Formats: sequence, C-alpha cells, structure tokens
Amino acid sequence: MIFKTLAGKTSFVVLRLPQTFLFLLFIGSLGFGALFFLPETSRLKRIFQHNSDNSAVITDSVNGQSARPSSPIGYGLIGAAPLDIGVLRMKSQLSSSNGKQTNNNKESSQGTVSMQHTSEGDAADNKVHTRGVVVSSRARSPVRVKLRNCMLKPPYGANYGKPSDPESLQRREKVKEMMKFAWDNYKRYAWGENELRPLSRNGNDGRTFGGLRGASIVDSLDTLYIMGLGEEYQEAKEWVENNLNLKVGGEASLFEVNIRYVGGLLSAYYLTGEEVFKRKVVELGRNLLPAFNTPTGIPHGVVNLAGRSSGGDLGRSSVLAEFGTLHLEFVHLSELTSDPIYTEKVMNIRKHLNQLDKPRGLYPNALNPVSGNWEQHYVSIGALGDSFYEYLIKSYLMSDRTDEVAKRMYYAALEAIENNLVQRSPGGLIYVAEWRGGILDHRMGHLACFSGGMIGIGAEHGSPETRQHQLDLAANITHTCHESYRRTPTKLGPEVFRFDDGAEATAPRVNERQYILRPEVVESYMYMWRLTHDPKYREWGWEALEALERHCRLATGFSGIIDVYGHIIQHDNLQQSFFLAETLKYLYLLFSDDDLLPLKDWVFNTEAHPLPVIPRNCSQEREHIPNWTQ
Ligand code: DMJ
Repeated sequence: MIFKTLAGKTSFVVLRLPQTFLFLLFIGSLGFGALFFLPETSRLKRIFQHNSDNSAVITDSVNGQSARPSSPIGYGLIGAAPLDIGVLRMKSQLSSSNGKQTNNNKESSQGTVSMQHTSEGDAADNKVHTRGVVVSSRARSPVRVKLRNCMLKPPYGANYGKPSDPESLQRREKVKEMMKFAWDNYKRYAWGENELRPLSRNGNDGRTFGGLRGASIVDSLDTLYIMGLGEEYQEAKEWVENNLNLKVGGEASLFEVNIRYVGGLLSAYYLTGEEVFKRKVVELGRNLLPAFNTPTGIPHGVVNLAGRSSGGDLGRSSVLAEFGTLHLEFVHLSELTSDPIYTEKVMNIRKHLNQLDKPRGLYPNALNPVSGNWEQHYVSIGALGDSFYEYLIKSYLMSDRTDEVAKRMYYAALEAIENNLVQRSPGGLIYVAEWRGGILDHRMGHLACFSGGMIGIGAEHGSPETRQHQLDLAANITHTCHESYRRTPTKLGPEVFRFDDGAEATAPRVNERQYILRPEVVESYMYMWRLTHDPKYREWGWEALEALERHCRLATGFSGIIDVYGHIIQHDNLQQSFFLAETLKYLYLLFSDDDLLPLKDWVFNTEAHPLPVIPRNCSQEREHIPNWTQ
C-alpha cells in the first residue's frame, strides 16, 4: 500500500501482489533513482510524483475562471521547497508528504532547507528535477497544459533558484534569516498593523492606506513564499483570509494601495493559486475605481475606499509617478475578472499622456486632473516621476512584447532623459539630474537608483544599435548609486546625494542623509547581476546586507537610520513594509540562480511583487484584448 495525494488529500493506492513484486524487484535492483527512468505513462512514476501533479495552479485564465487548486499551494514551491522534496523522496517519506503544507513547512521554516541538507539530498533533488520529470508529469494534466499555454509559468525552474556556489547559497540563507527575523518581530509587536516600530515595540498604522491594515503582511506574502518560509506564509494567508477588512471608509493613497495591496495580492494569487487572494484583490480593485471619476479620467491621488465619493481634491494636482503606476496591476485585474474596465482606465491615462505636448520630450511630474494639462515643468526620474517610466517598459514586457505604444513611449522618454538629464560629474560619475523648467538640479534621490535596473532590462529590447550603450548607461548609474553607499561610513546610501558645490555622490545637507531601508540600489544590483553575471553585483549586495545587519538590525526588528554619515547611529523606529516586500526579496534573488522568477516570464511591479507575463497567445483568446496600437 502506498499513499497517494488526490485532490489535496491523502488517499491510498493499493498495489496488487504481482505489481508489488515487480515494483520491489525494480527498486531492489536499480535503487530509487530508477523510478525516474520509467516511461511517462508508468503508474509507479505517477505514484511517486503526487506532489508535483497535485500542486498545479488551476487558473483558467482563458475565460477568467479559477477552479480550486488541488493543493493548497499552487506550484508547490513551499511544499516542494528547495531540496525538501528531494530529501523527502529519498527518505521514502511518501506516506506523509502529501503536498499539504504543514509537514513540509515545518522543515523549511526551521531553516533546514538548503543550508543543512547534505549532498545526498542535493543529488536527489537534482536527479528528480534535472531530468525534467516534474515538468513532464505536470504536462500530463489538461489544466496545466492550458495553463502552460496561456497565463502562467512556474516561478522556479529545475533547482528553485538554488545557487550552485556555496558562498551564494550561504548568503541567500542569511537573507532568509533576516526575513524571518523581520517577520517574527513584526508578528510579535505589531501583528495586524501596517508596520512595525521596533524601538517602541508597537505598530504603525498611519493614514496612507485609508484604514486598510496589515500592509506588512500583504507585502510579505510572496517573499515568504519564494523563500520557502512556509509557516510564516500560512500565518500571513490566514490573516488575509480572516482579518483583511476591505470595507474601510478612509481616504487612501491610490498609488500605495495599488502597489502594495493590489500588487501583493495579485502576486500571491499567481504564485499560489489560492482563491482567497483573488477574491480579495477583485473586491479591492472595484473599490479603487471611483478615483477615476474626474473630467479627464486622470485619477486623484487619494480614493475613498468605501466608494462614497471619489475622494481627493479636484484642486490638487495628480502626480505622474502615482497615476502612471497603475498599469500592470490594472491589466491583471482585467485578466482576472474578464472585465475590461480596469484596462480601459489605465489605457485612458496612457492615451492622454501620449498625446500631450511634452517639454523637450520630458514628462513633468504633476498634472491637473480637471484640465488635463501639466501643472509645472519639474521633471525627475526619482521622487514623483520614477515608476511611471518603469511601468512603460514593464507594460511592454508584461504584454509579451506586444504593447508597442508603451515601448515607443518608453524609448522616447529615455532618449529625452539622456539628452536633458543624464550628466557626468567632474569625478566621472554618471548620474541623472532633476530638471526645473530647464534648469538642472544636480541631485539624485535614492529612489532614482531603480533606473539602473530599469534601463538594463530595457536595453535588450530597444534598437540593436543602442543596446550596448543602454547597458553601459545602466551599469554606470548602478555604479554611481553604489558609490553613494561606499562613500559613507555606514556603507548605506543617503536619501538624496548631490553633485554640486564639490559634492560627488554625497549628501551635504543634513536633512537628506537618512536611509529608510529602501530597496532601489539592491534592486538595480539584482537586475544587473541577472543581465551581466558580473560578480561585483553580488559583492555589492553583500556589502549592503552587512551594513543593514550592522546598523539597522535591532533586537526587535529592522529600522531605518537618520544619518548615514553619523558615527553614532540613530534609528527612525520604522520597519517599512517595502523592506520585506522589496529589499529582502531583491537580495534573495540576487543570491539565487536565475531560474527563480525568470525575467522572461515575470515582471516585478514597483513594490517587487512578481506578475506573470501575459503570453500573446493567451490574449488572443480573449475578447477584451487591449488594443495596444492605439
Ligand atoms: C516603494 O514603495 C516602491 O518601490 C515605490 O515605487 C517607491 N518607494 C518605495 C521604496 O522606496
């Protein structure tokens, strides 16, 4: 008798006597590895692959329906966390490893995954996966075939991103430990609130999210999941299920709710296939629509989540980085609901921006939602502008490179940025200055450091003549951002660094010297590593990690610091939710192999929540295909 998983439950498969005999003979003479040489149709093989077969996300994205996944975990990344599955198989623990989370989670959350497994475990894992068995067994499921052809790709390849060199593996484990530490302290002192205040040992709710709570939980779901922190992921999921109340009546930032909550829930859904995330994100998405009730359809910055009014003040300008950072999530909301309204809303923004006159081809940061005109001519690739540019190139990539309008707008914007904002300092550092009505302000925000990664991922999709040039620009900007870290005693970078009055990537002004656990610099390291495999990016990431450990880690969680140049460290008492969503996730990916969330299949929203590329053959089957050519 052998245990088999069926529809997420353990059941038994009884082998009749002759089968049992043949089976034992086969195993006895060739060992367990022999199982993987059996033909595809082999019943024995099916028995031993219950985990993978039943871990499918059975999202039918063609008609927008979602069937229940047969396993609580979509692709089984936690259930089959790095090495767990191999070890479990080799130990013949088939009777208990039924794809349910509880058993496997225990192993992963206790930190036994990866680091402590022996080479026996490693070999077993490789044997299973590198022979393509998991993939081919999945392919047998009709649902998975549909899935594979349409929306989703597994978030990992053969090896779950496990790096082959021991140093990177050790570093990746360190990042995971930091995540667990940040999570445990949030849980202990601020559970259910938006963020942890580690010094005062309480929570911070603020007003940004209009009464929504648990920002750190929603922002952490996918990070916990990809790291194989199974128990923690489960706690987070249960909180979302039982406590994430979307019926709140406050005024929320449309941008922040979109990137953290909508992005976090979408990504959790696509990674795990858990219906609860879809239900929640669809409800939340609907609550955001009143923000678009303006004469131009350019949304307000704030929205009343109870839908009583559109929220926001028509007299206030809308910010480019806010209304320009909705596209990825809203297109996916249309995908999930089969309701084109979300795509229409963001396409309207796109259209409006596309047809507006732009000073020297640049996009100013503020627009009047009533007149639809620019409010001033202040341009920045950092605060107030940043993720608008990011979403242009990522919209193109997420559309499986069919969104030609986004592509054209991105490369035209980049050209204008290069012609007007990109500068070389006297010391030879390349930076992106800010522009105030034609006058350059020679400063660069930490936020602008995401642009190294953005320009890097865009490089290979532009014209072949500009490819190397753009890759060099990306590398140069990333280098400058690294310098802004390297030139401080803490080895963490300031909020703003300058290139005037003798400053070179340093922060002479006291009020610009804080580091609030932001991700942008390590984000660019991660992309540049993926694009070039130059080991310096991993070294730089490790330097940042060590500095975080030295200066930002307290006994009760992580905190930003007030002055990166200070010799006595003062903390700002806030563990930002983006530290868990982004900074630690990018570090983890930096030390992982490229088959964890491959960039050809996934795009990260601006809060580092991975969203799947929508393959063109998937869109073609849909009625509401957005018309990218308009
Ligand atoms: C995050 O919320 C997002 O990355 C956003 O795009 C910019 N600011 C923070 C992190 O610094």
